Amino acid sequence: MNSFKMLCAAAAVIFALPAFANDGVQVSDPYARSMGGIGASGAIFMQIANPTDTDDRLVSAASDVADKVGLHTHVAGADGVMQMVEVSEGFPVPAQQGHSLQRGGDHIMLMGLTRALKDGDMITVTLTFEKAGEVVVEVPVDNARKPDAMGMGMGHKHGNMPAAPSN
Ligand SMILES: [Cu+2]
Repeated sequence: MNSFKMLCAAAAVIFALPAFANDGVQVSDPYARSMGGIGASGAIFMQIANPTDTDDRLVSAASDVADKVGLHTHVAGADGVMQMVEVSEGFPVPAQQGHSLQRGGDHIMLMGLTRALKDGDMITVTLTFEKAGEVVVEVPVDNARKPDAMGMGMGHKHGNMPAAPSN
């Protein structure tokens, strides 16, 4: 049994609920990873579903575990290496579809961690959607989680981010 399954067992009650939903969007399978201790960076991944007939958009995220929380994606730089960039317009969450935040793609970036994120810790993140408003999500830390099929391959510079951007 891998560590994610053990984590699931511990968090079974949470995962069993339709969980982090309001009248608009539904968030499932959230998890966070960090690349170091206090002052370092981390990232949050999840599946966002939009069962409504109205397009929505994730416009921001906030958490007290980091000095700054941003919406990031990966793009190929001139040298072909994937780099992270801030997505100021947010992530579209189309009607009757959704949006995946996953490794090597779109993600919520934690910059300047205010505490180390250890496996099994729960962190609270407040997502703000254009239509659905605020959705508070409890996110388990799972540093051992393997990437999903997509977003693998192609080296990228995630680990080379400046640990604590100045602002
Ligand atoms: Cu990032």
